[in-house]
This record gives sequence, structure tokens and C-alpha cells, in this order.
Amino acid sequence: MNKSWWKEAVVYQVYPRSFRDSDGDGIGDLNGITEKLDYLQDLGVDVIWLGPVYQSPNDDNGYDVSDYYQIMDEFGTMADWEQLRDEIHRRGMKVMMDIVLNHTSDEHEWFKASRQKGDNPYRDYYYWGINDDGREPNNWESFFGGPAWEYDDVAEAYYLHLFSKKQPDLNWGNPRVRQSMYGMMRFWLDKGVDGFRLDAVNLLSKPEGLPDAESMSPDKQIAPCGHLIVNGKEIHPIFQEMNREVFSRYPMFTVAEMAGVSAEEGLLYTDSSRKELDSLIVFEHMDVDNGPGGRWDTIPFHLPSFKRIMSSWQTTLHGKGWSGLYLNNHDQPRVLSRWGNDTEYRTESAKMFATCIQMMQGTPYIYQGEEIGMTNIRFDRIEDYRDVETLNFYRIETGEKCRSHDEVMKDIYLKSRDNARTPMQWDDSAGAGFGSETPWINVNPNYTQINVKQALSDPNSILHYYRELIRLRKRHEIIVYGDYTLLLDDHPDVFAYKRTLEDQVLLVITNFSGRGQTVRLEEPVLTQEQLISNYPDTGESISELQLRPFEARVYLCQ
Ligand code: ISL
Repeated sequence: MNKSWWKEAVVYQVYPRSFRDSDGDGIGDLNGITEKLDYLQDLGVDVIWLGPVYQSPNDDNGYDVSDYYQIMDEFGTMADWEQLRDEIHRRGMKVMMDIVLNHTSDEHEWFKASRQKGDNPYRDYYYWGINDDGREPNNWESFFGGPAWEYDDVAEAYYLHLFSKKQPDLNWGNPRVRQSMYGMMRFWLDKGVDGFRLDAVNLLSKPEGLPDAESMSPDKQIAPCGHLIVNGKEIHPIFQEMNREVFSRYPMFTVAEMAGVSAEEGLLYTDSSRKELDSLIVFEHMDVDNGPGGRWDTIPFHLPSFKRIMSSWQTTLHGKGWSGLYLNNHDQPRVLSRWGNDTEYRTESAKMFATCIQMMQGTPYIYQGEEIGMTNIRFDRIEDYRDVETLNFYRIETGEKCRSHDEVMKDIYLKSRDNARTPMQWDDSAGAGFGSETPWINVNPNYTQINVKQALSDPNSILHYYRELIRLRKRHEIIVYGDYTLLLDDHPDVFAYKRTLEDQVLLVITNFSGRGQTVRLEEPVLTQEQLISNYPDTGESISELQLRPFEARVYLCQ
């Protein structure tokens, strides 16, 4: 058993813009995070993942970096960041920085230099091109809608941007780009950072010749291209070099965000003998309600598919690689609104999802507000949304695709990233205790019922349940290191699995439906101790369990 501190840890993700605004300018900031560290320490988390806090024009809320060595003005100063780091460390916690390697902002100095004509050492830092007929070099569609190429008047050519047009893609084939980025990473590690979350990082190696993507429909000029780019030919050599140049020199840990990887590919990235990355945050399980049209094309949640995907990651990585465990982050709608029930069974379903995920093998990630059961948002007017992806989608759907406002808003209510980006709900005072009268994005009006103050005072709250889950993880090694077997494989509504370590068995049974379920588990056990449940204990034997809506139970058996 290969033990590591980061396998035993729980990570809490802070989206700085929406966490806590200490100076009342409408935008969350570093001092606001420092103010709330006692709260995070009491929750029991070990690592704080800070969303990007670097200088940025904020086209994509900091994922468009214009200077990797400076703190964003709205968030504070480098001295504020150093204080936050020290206060995190003083409490025995660790700090993880979000590192954006695939692209910079178009306002970064490199890009400004790259645009210039003539003999230009920075031209090769990005992808530039133009066809003989004056058109884009290929037909790729940006992940945020529209063509992935933008014409630049100064350069008289197009540049590639897989995300927004203010996020030009860096050319990782250029050794000078790679060395500059390694130097930047070492700068933050030398400042005492304990880990990195690497953003969209399996997109770094683009296919040779940048070939066209197969067109989905003849009338469309552009086509989705992600599948041509992810896990490209040079991606493993890049991570091996990054590991040599950066990671191996520090006592740190890495988690890489990667769309479009299977468990088998995930193992190649995280197999410790290959010396690339420690762990991954993947998308396969979050894509189960995406239809053929992609993430805005929502189809019903299908538990058997979800179980199959989770189980393939659990078994493929066991003993060799490692994964992050999550159902919420700043890019995903809130899971209890998405696949659970955010009204009658809000508390039960929130606790059930947390149980199902946190009892698996991997490092759990808690996204701010998840621990109090924050829900999706519904604004009537598109003007109240802020996310560049959502706004692009609305513009294209209501524009060239001629769909009505009401139709498009239905998709936005289900999948917009802004669902998870409304301000953290600290208390029931005006503005939810976020710190400003007019925050950069409106608070969810349900803050009067759903907030940290209320959760702290209610012993049955989701928050207290999260604390207990974290405590169990610290107490029982089987939760971290046990192996995994799926039970009741074909059950359409119940996700049950067991973990095994030496002579112990951990049984996890979760009802994903709003209906009662009866299940029989044929596990030979001598003693069973119920470790946690989101309903009062019934003292039932595990051989026949009557599960209530969204019920979750965990037993330790010998
Ligand atoms: O690559 C994708 C599809 O193949 C996307 O799902 C992609 O992996 C995802 O959108 C990456 O997200 C991260 O990078 C984005 C940023 O907007 C997100 O907030 C961040 O989490 C660009 O930096």
C-alpha cells in the first residue's frame, strides 16, 4: 500500500470571486478567504484549492491570465496572498494553486508581442495561421461556441483559442514556452505552495498539421474538435518533463483537470512509476446527462451508466494511480439540483451524494456551498448572467439558431456554470453575509433559509454531516486504502459498493431515487456497525434493507 498525505486529505475548493468580499467592492477577495479560515478548519478539510488569483482582465474569471506573477487587483496584493498562505499553514492546512497552462489572456505580454509583424521571437508562442483563401486554418469550434480562430488585424492572421477569444492557446511544442511555464510554477512553489490544480491540461499537445474535425452536419462550417486534441501524441513526454523540471523537486502534489479521458488513459497519467501526475479530476461521470449535442443537450440521469463509469475508475486505478472525487465545482451545476432533489429532499439528497462519493477511493473535493446544500440559480434575464460560456451560448442560440429566450433559458437553468458561482451564503442578513450590497453576480434568494449560520446551529444540517464524513475518513483507513467492489450491479436506483481492507469490509448503500427501495445484500458478516446515515438508524440487518428516499448508509463489518 503506497501511502501519501494527499490520498488521505480532503480538498475544499474556493472560487475566490464568490467566497467572501472583505472590502465591499462586490468581488470576493483574499482577505475575505483569510477571514473564513477558522470555518474551513472546523469543517476538517486539509487543503484549500484557490481558483486563479493572478492578474487577469476576467473574461473567464481569472482563467485568462495576463500576468502569472501578480495578484489580481480586485483580490488584493501579494502581501495579502502571503498572509493567507501563512494563516492556512498556521492552521495545519495546505494551499493549492490553480495553474492555467493551456492558454494566457490576449492581454498577456507574450501575446501582445506575438501579434507584432516581422522578425518576432514571440510569434511561435501561440498558434497563428491563415489559409490561402484568407479563411481560418481549420474548422474547429471553440468549447465556448463559435469558431476557435480569431482574426487579428495587427498580425494579419488568425490565432487559435479553444476557449474564449480572449484566451489564445499557447504552443507547447515551443521549448521556450515550456521552460517559461516551468519557471513560473517554481516561483509559486518557492513561495510555499503545497500543490497545483492544473487547468484543462490534457489539451497541451495539439495534433500535427491541425487537421479539420469531421463535420457533424453539412450546413455547419465548424465542428467540435476536443476529441482530436485531448491526450495528444506529445502529452506524456510533456508531463514527464514537467515532473522532472518542477514536481519532483518539491514535496508537493498535483491534480490535473482532464476532459475526455477514460480510466485506462487516467492510469497512464497517474501511475506513480511513470512519474507524470499524482491524480486527476475527470469528466466522464459528469457527462452522463450530456446528449449527443454536448453539454447543453441534457438527457435524463441514468444511474447504471454512472455506476459503470465510477466503478471502472475505482478498479482500474486501484493500487497504481489515483483520482479526485467530486460532483460539484465552479463549472458544474449544483448536483443536488441536477440529479437530486433541491426542495423536499434537499438535505437528504445532499448528504446521500456526499456519502456515495466520499466513501470511494480517491481524494474528495468539496466545492464551496456544497457543504450547506446550496442550489442552482434561475435568473429571468440573461443580463443577470456573467459566465462567458453561458453568454456566448445565449447569443448563438437566440441569434443564428433563432431559438426563443424561454427555450434557451431552460438549457441555461440546467447547465450554466453560473449555477455554482453565486455568492457563498454565510447568513440571512441582506446580501447573505457575502460582504456587499451589489455583488458581481446576484445572490440566490434562498439565502434566508440556506446559509452557514443556520447550518452551524442545526445538529442535523448537511454541514455537520460533512464534518462527520471527514472525521470518519481520518478514523478508518479502509475509506482511503480499501479496494472496491460494486454490489447490486444492475439495480436502477441504488448505488451500493463495498470496500475491503484486510479483515474489514465497509458497505456503502445509497438510494439515488425519491422513492423507497428494498434491497438485499448477501454479504457474510459477523458484526455490523452503522458508521453514518442520513436518516435515524432503524437497527435493520443488512440482509434486507428498507431504504427511504435518498437514504444513505455506511456499515463497517468484520
Ligand atoms: O475541454 C473541454 C471539453 O473537451 C472542457 O470541458 C474543459 O476541460 C473545461 O471547460 C476546462 O475547464 C477549465 O478551463 C477553462 C475554464 O473556463 C474553466 O473554468 C476551468 O475549470 C478554461 O480555462
